[in-house]
Amino acid sequence: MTTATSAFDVARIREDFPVLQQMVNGKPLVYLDNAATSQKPQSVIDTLVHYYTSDNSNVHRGVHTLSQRATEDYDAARSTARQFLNAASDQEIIFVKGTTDGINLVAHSYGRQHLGPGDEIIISTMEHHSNIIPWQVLCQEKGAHLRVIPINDAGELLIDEYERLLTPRTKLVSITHVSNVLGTINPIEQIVEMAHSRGVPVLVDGAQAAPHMAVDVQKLGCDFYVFSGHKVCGPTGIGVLYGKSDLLEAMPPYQLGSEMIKSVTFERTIYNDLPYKFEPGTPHIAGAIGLGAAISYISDIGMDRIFAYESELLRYGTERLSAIGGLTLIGTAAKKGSVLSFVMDGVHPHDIGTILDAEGIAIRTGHHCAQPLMDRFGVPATARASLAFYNTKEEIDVLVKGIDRVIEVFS
Ligand code: 7TS
Repeated sequence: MTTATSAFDVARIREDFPVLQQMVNGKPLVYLDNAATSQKPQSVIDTLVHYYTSDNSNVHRGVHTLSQRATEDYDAARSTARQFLNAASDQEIIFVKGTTDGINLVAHSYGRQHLGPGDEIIISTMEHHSNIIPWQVLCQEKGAHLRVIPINDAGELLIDEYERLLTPRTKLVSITHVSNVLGTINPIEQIVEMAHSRGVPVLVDGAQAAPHMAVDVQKLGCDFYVFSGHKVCGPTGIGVLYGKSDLLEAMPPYQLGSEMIKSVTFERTIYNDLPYKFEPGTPHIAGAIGLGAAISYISDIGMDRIFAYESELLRYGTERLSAIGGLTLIGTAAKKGSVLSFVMDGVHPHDIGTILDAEGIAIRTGHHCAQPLMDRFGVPATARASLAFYNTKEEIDVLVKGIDRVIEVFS
């Protein structure tokens, strides 16, 4: 039995990730681009291979044995995702392509149904484009308006400003749990409480939270929660949209065809029950089953232990990077996930990334699909090292050495 404080055997964990055991440009790979996508443990790879080797079949359509096996595993993955989020029922778990797809589903279905001229949707300055554009376009279509919660220089939401933005015109709040650039962990319970006291539902973009901390949608109280499989050690092309069942029941389907129906005549169609109403067409069966394996893997390690370990890595990384002259950290919130975004005097982030790559270090550089946030900080781009539970302090030391090399090249 593991607890949040029991020793975290990172060397043992790293053995589960074959991709980490390689040299890149003659140096041991140091993978610090986890906010873009996470690496996959052998158990997830094996699950995918097993599915395609032994069980490959379509779900819900066949009486035959393979179809039954595939269906059982697909349904089991949904239950695993339900437990992971502590949702009340499997019906509240919709398999989608990922976070972007999940937000688009809510915008097209709930948004189109509920938004009218003059209405408002609240987002924040630190949103990923995936949590901006669907609402922007919906507002344009409906004659509604997007309102944006400002942030302070540390990258924290200004809650008083949020309070002011909540008005009788507000129809939805859509906010990230954790910023992919700043690492800021937003006070979701408080945000939800303030919205709900005015009857406003809340969607939470959990893309950068679900991989790093325990998420309990009932405790958070949010109405929708979305995350991507590929960021929680699962496959690409699969993700989860959680929605409260009464909201999902009342929403029209987003896409139409096959599994989302009960019966069809040329005159009319009766839609299927939840969650199938929102899963038209043959789903990403292998992806969902692989996601189930990924959630089991990280849950076995323990989300609280992952959070505690990564917090210590973040503390160490912050201390080391802060000590480097000419380097400025972007995102210094008191409550922060394991993201280190930075800029360096006289060096373009792209050059930082290129020099680090030559040292075997993978980071991301650019605007991170958060251009309005870049504008807020007055930078065109940042370099970003994003940490996962399989990273080590030694790897942060390698990063610091790599940054020393960048300084050398540009001095
Ligand atoms: N929301 C947040 C907060 C994200 O960080 C991302 C992806 C998305 C939504 C979109 O997720 P997707 O799985 O649908 O693509 N963020 C990043 C990133 O920071 N670097 O690459 C992808």
